[in-house]
Amino acid sequence: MESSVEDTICAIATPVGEGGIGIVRVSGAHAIEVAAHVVRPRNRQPLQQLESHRLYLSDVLYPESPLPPGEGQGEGPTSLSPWWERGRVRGKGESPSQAGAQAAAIDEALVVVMRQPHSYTGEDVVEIQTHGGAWILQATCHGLIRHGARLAQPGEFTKRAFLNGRLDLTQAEAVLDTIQATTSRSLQAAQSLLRGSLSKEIDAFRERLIRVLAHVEAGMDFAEEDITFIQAAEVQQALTDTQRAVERLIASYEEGRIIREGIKVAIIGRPNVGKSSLLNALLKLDRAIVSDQPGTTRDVIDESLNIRGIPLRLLDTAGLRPTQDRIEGEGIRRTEDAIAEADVLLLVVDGAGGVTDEDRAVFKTYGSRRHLLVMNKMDLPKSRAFSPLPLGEGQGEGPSQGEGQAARFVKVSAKTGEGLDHLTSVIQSVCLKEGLEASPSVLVTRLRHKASLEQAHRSIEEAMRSLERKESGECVALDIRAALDSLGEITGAVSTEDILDRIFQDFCIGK
Ligand SMILES: Nc1nc2c(ncn2[C@@H]2O[C@H](COP(=O)(O)OP(=O)(O)OP(=O)(O)O)[C@@H](O)[C@H]2O)c(=O)[nH]1
Ligand SMILES: [Mg+2]
Repeated sequence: MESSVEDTICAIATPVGEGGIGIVRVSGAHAIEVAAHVVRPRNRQPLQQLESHRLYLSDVLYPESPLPPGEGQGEGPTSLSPWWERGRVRGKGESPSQAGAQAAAIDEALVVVMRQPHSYTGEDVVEIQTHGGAWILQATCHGLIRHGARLAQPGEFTKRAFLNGRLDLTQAEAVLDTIQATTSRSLQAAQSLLRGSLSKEIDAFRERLIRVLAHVEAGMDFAEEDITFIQAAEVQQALTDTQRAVERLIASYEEGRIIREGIKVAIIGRPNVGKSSLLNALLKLDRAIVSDQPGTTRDVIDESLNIRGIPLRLLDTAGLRPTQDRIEGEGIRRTEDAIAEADVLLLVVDGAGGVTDEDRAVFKTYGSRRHLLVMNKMDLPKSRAFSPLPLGEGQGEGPSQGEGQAARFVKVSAKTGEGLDHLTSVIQSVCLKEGLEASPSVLVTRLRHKASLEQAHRSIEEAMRSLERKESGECVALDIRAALDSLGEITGAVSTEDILDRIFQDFCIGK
């Protein structure tokens, strides 16, 4: 179906499943009119006359007729036996809408009308709070669709909020981040974005560049020395300042990404060193199968943990060794995928078993990645004699040489839990070099923002070079305009259908 911003849209806004309450949301020019067919306030007032932003106890009515199969959301009433036949029988000479007006209720609900522009989308919105059963919610949605609404696309409510100027793009993205936040720190970053912290910075950059552009476009000719020399220096300074600020934001991405997405930690090593035991011990949960048989783990097990506000995504993997076994081989292939996407590797060795050729092979292949060398089984007396030296690894608590890696040696016991707190704090300090306290207030948390900032950086660089080469004002202006566009893409001051599609495709229906 062709979709248009003129359409009145509806969707279930709460998660699918059973819950105390569930909410169906309707938005658009005809939202109130459409909803009036589906809900009937107990005070008998027409929905159109209800006060805005007040809750009214209402009845949700049976939809008058079933929808054709496939129209609506997933498993709906249409997939059950003819439920509408079990409802009520229309009276003689009674029109369907009259029937609707007297129809039996399927549930009672609290209904709120929020008139535009004071709603999330900036349009007329009706929210219907029923009991949170999948069937009730779907029937309510079906009723709305029957009367002219259409099912919302993913993120369409938020997209409308953007199109109606209620949110800018970073704030729309922050809505998603807020919903997906799993720790206090990631929520804090999402809320800061939602309050417009990044947008304010970006807008300030743009204002500065617009002032520079005005200078340049006013016909400055940098080729002529004397008078314009000062102006050229001023422009150069403004560009340099903006460039520095853009660089600072770009530099915050590494930390911002970790706060939003978490640190991905792959636990790797030869079989039987205690990788799965380590995962279980960190989770304080009997999650992965542990046995003294080498080659126990086959699938990658992916679990999350909250460590002092930072999400830690732990990937337990299949033990690495040469194998003829097809299933184990597939497990090792999956391990390699997990390793590829990890931020940091835990190279686990068995303190009691000592260093073997298999350990050396693992170290040789992955030792150049950012990693921690973890000696497990420190509870066993034999582990006291363990030395990581045969791995060719510099040991001790300090970082080793090498680009982007800070290899450290940490002793733990998955069995007794000893050393685990230290391990998690070392993982954090390796990934967040500056430490959280030192983090700047505005963080870039998304690759999209970073990519646009980098593009703007390149354009400003070009403008500065043109200025140095005393090229025409037009050349300089062109690059400044390009930088303005790149920055504008972040907040949506400049946006294309393509950018919007990419952003909102990550949302669910109902957001
Ligand atoms: N004493 C002691 N035994 C441990 C410790 N950690 C693991 N083990 C034992 O080591 C054996 C192997 O543990 P797993 O966690 O299954 O090892 P893994 O590295 O996941 O093995 P694969 O999945 O086969 O690669 C089991 O018998 C565990 O009970 C520890 O800290 N101390
Ligand atoms: Mg295992």
